[in-house]
Amino acid sequence: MDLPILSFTQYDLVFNVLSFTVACMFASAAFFIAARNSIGERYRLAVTIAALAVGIAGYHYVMIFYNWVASYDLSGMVYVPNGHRFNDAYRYVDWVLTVPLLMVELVAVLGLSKSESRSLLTRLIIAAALMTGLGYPGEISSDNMVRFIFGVLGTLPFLYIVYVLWFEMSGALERQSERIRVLYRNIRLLTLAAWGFYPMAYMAPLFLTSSASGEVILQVGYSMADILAKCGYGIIIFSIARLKTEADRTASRPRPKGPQVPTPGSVRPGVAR
Ligand SMILES: *C/C=C(C)/C=C/C=C(C)/C=C/C1=C(C)CCCC1(C)C
Repeated sequence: MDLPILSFTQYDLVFNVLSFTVACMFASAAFFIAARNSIGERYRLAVTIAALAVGIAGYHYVMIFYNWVASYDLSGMVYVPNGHRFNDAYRYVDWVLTVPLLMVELVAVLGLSKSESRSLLTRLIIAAALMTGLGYPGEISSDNMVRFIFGVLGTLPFLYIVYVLWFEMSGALERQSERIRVLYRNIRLLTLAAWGFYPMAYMAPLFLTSSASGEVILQVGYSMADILAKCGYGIIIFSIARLKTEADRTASRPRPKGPQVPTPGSVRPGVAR
């Protein structure tokens, strides 16, 4: 899409939102790396991947921010595009890399069997690749009809992902404790709400007569959705991993009341106590 002329406020809003998003991504990466050690080995991978996803996104937001600044010149009281190409591919490359990572986080934290995990992940990752790949030609087109058609095509794999998250994973959840099921319900709602933002922001330029507000809504919408879908999502993943770690520790700890009689098998020969 060609960049429109923007008012001071419109340009500044996008500038500040992009800057805020860079901060959120890197702060989340630092948090997940620091908090990793409090997580049991079984669920640590999920938190490591959460850190990786926000780290990758943080890098891409630095590039988007730089691109935004380079693409406009202040002329009188308005910002005018100076012919530098604003590269939408940073977002799409970011999605191609981070959306599969988000799915891996979820499957890793649930601790499903290998075959269950593999089947779910294969389908989710293929659908995510199709969704992003189909959205891109529409995103870079300045023809609204092309944008609309690819938007609709990209929505089909999107609906499939929602279906898998919503219905297919319910079976796996029956084996989880009540507190974890609540968190899982939250993450499912967050995913639906945040992911629903993307197609809406994508379609916004079709419904607005002003291309300036279309561009602003697009940039702000994608950035807000990314903060929810990566940082917020990662925090819920972290909470699930911590609850599961605690549950595992409680299960393997000797009962606190009564004399501590070693149970058969708890005393390993040759280990000094
Ligand atoms: C961290 C990045 C995430 C979670 C990106 C998610 C992106 C989407 C859910 C994009 C969806 C789109 C459609 C459903 C239709 C076609 C246009 C897209 C690619 C914006």
